[in-house]
Amino acid sequence: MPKKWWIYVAAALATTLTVLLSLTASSSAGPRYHSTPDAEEHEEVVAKKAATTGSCGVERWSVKTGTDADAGSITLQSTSSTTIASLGALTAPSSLPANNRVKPTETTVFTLSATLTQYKLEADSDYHLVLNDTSGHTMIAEIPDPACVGAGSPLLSGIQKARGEFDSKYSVTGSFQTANVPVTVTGVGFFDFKHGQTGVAPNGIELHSVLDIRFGGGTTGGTTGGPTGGTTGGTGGCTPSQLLGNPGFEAGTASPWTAGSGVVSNNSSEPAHTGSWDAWLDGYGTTHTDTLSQPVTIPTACTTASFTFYLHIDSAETSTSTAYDKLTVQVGSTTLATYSNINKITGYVQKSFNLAAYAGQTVTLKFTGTEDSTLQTSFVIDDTAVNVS
Ligand SMILES: [Ca+2]
Ligand SMILES: [Ca+2]
Repeated sequence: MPKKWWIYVAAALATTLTVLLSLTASSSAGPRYHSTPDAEEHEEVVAKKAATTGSCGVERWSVKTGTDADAGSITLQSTSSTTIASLGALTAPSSLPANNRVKPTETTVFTLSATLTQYKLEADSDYHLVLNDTSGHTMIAEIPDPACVGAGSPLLSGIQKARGEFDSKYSVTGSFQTANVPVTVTGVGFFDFKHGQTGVAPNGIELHSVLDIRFGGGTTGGTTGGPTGGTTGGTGGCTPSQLLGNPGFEAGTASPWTAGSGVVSNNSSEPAHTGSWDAWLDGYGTTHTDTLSQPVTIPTACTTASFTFYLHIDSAETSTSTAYDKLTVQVGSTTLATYSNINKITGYVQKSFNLAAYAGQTVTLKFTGTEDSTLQTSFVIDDTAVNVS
């Protein structure tokens, strides 16, 4: 050891400290800020020649566009009706995984009605939409450029559809334009990092990617109304209507539903969503199966057909991971959704399914509730509808 050994020690310590400081500095700066950031998003982009701006995004891009490790878990076969206020009240996760989804929000397809107030093409080729409700809440919805979406994404066809729907109404540029138009937007829940985006919700929740956007006050009315509508009857016409009989069970009997004994009920221990009657499947706490079904014919000429119902689930089961008692929703032999004791929830939630693919067919909508040998689960259904247009 030389006499001035402490000089070497000090030099070594200084080097170590410098390395540590630079590591700390680079990790706290994070990867989100790029040398040529988007003025709005301040996000990193990568070059992609086919994209609208010549660039696509980077940050959580696989989650935004459906090529992440959890993309297969997105419940694309159903949508949950919600509001900007409800989504904005969700607790923001403490961390946002780069290639995985925050469940259940980021594996759920939501639909909500709002007012489109601003829109803009971002540097990452997204259409950035600002949605408002009447109480002053705002949130963001994003329609990516299909050129920035991996071919294997289950969201690609919906993104293409939404992008086309938006392009058919607006010319989007790199500057914010204002609007004041009622819209119904369907898209996957997504928590974004907050970095000053215009319209961002308090918890960073977005619909990202948007899979469908409808303009106008009603969900579908705009395409069939108007002064010239009367001349377009005959072949090709679809009369907008609701097709299910006894949709809220207020007849006090099942018909035209086929229902198990005791299913159609006005028992006050499972109150109706509206009126006094509902369909109460199971709730016995013993091995039991209840069914409820009704055939429906979707007219060939109708291009939209949505099957909706309100569902309440209560259960004496306490497991948060094992589905002991289940409700299956089917169209024909195709399962639209399965719910269970895990999904128990106070009050009713509206569920929505797209039946447009069944135009020209008569299909049976069927609910099947099965209970195991103990601990009751009640699946309560009310205010069903099949709306076509
Ligand atoms: Ca009812
Ligand atoms: Ca049970």
